[in-house]
Amino acid sequence: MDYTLPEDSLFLGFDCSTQSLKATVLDANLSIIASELVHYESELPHYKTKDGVYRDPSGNGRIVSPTLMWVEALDLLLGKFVKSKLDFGRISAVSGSGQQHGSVYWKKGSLLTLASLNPEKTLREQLGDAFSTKESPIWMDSSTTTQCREIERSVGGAFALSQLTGSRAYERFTGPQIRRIFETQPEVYHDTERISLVSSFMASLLIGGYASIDETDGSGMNLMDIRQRIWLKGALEATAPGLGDKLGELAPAHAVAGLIAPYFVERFNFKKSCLVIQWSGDNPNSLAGLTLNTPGDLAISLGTSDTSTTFEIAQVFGITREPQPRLEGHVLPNPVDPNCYMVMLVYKNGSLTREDVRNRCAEQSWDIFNKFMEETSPLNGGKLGFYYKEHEISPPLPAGCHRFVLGNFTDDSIDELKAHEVQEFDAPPEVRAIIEGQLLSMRAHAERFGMPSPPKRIIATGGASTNKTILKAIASIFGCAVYTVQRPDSASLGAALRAAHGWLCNMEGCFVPISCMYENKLQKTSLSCKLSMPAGDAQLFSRYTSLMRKRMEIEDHLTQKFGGGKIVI
Ligand code: XUL
Repeated sequence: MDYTLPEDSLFLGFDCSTQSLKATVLDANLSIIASELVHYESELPHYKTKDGVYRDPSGNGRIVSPTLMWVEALDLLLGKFVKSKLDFGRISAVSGSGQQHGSVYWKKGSLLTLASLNPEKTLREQLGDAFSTKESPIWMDSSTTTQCREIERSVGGAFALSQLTGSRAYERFTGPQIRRIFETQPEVYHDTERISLVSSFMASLLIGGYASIDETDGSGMNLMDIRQRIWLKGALEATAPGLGDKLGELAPAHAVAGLIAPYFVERFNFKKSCLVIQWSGDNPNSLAGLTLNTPGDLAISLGTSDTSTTFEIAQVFGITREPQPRLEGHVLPNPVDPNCYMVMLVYKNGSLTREDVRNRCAEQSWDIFNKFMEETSPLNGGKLGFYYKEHEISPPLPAGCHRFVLGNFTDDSIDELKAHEVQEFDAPPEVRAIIEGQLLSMRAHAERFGMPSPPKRIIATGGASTNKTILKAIASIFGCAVYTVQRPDSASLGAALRAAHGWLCNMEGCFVPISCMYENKLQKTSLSCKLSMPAGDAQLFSRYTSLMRKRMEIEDHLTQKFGGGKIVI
């Protein structure tokens, strides 16, 4: 069935990220018709942030952002749309993305302020006193290791917490952050009537009331039962007293948070019927923005992630029906399908680490790097490399390089071979080793999460997704076709798509699969995926399977030997 969006309607998606507030506007054909951006550091210099954040100079890992800066960014961004003559009256629905895990503390009595905003004044002028702390802890904060261990202990250990909530306790997750505030600033905690995530905070501004936390972003808190999608009593109790009351209800991502507040109708001429669809996290919305919607689909970001530009992170997203949380990685509800889950693996060593090898071995040239890839054969003659410029998350290993060679390597039987460590490789195999190493690791970790092997298809994004030699390696190692997409900002685009999707679900009075909204539309827009590399050879894929197992044996060994350090991302 083809679900049509009203011809004249527009859908607005925001992305309140670490360094900027962005927005993308789609028309009813899902074509991008406008976009705007407010860069915090340069356009709101009076907050004196660096890259949108304050880093505690004492080196305790505390990293926060001024909450009011996000409010003022919204004033500014809407002002930019006024200047560019966006017709607010055509917007049928709005949604947004928030940097995940960040939290906002609304002071007692603020609901009243929020519900009676004066359209003659800016939001900033009216909300300066609405927060019990002016500083929101954000995802880059790593000051809560003690709280993480306390919470894990209270619910039966790291694995038990992961099984229940989709992730073990991480320093940046909201539960440990709330606990730290409760322990170190009890007066702030007690003076707080509502705790929002960045996503539900921005939605609250738009509806003039407290918006629910959506089930998808809610799973980045270490507080939600991912299967039942309710707050987990034991985790709430392990975090801070009376927390459930301060968090409010959860809501599915496609639900309506509320109608746009009269403030925006009067000040910007939004129509009264404009819906605010639940905001969600930037990563879930990126998944939506990549139009990843079928179980078995996998997306690989091959560049500085556009949700995390402050330092590099490579990510793998997948969709699965059965959540199988582990000690590494994260399982979240899927923002566009309440019957499915999203798997997220986060790597700290991606394109910058590849660049390092290029600079060392390929005269700083991608052409030479690619030539070395072409000159070497798949499986690299049994040479396996582990390259960590930064402390890695998946697997948890400190910075360093490890190189191994499988003895008597022939193409047919890998399983029986023994690996021995070497100090270096020649330049061409070193180049292949980093590419194959990163991809084999992504494949292995995705499979451990229950992702099918081979995946149905891979969508590759980010800088290196234009590199054909890398795409060829992906197609061979993962054994499936590789598609590429061009996305200026997948998180705000995903939010705009979710605004349209939420509008449709509300219209139909039930959940509508997002694929119905895409029917016959994506091909006509810049959102369609392009087949860039057909699936690799089946026999080669199965040899890579054996090589991957070998690699994982070595990786497990390395993790036992060097792992166990602090994992803070
Ligand atoms: C995900 C994470 C980051 C932030 C960036 O867990 O911490 O990707 O969402 O905004």
